[in-house]
Amino acid sequence: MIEWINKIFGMHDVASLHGHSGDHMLGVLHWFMLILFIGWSIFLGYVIWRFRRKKSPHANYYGVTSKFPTHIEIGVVIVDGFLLFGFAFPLWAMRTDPGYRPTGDDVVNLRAVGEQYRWNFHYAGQDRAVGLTSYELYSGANPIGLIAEDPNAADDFLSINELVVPVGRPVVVQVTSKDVIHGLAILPMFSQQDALPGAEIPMWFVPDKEGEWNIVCAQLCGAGHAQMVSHVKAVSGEKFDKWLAGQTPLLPKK
Ligand SMILES: [Cu+2]
Repeated sequence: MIEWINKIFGMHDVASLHGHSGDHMLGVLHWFMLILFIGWSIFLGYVIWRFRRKKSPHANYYGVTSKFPTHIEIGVVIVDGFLLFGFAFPLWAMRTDPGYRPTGDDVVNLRAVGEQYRWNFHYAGQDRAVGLTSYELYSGANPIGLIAEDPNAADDFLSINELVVPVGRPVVVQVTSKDVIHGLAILPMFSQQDALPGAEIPMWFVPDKEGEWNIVCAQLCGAGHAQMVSHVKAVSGEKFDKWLAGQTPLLPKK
């Protein structure tokens, strides 16, 4: 049902594990809003009819004397508190708490470095350890400032505007920027994070569907903002390993 509604309204695909629960939650919230809208509309109609001029020509200065509205208000506060502390906070913690971040052998580690106007995807390479970088080393040949002396940097490679990820394996992206604030919005993966210069902020997801989608910049970052389009390509684990093995390290071998 939700997928059908998404299609009608032109909503994006969902292609990550946690994306389905996010989509489900949005679905429930919208049905809930529809119920509230109908309820309030009926109430409005009733009030207009009940207090029509013919029926009550004089204003009543005492207002409501029943305790019922107070009880309803307390009920609403309890339900809201339950939604907030029972669902929203735990869900948020699962997405952002470092304790929940995947660390196993199958994790794909990379950095996403925003710049005017493109995304540099800095992959850790075969050793799965991302090499150190420094802004002092930014250059045309080394746009992410990789430090050659760091042993972890030897096999790191760069994929410009193309994020390739394997289906079924966790992908941890450290999001940052070289110049202004950008926003890495990978909508099918239900993941979005602002890229701030000087800060590395992690986000993670597990792709669960093969396909190719656009990545957009979610912050108005300058005159070329609209051209800052990248792609995410979710492929099978096998294809991903082949792709990874075929990449050339950014720094020449010493
Ligand atoms: Cu941008």
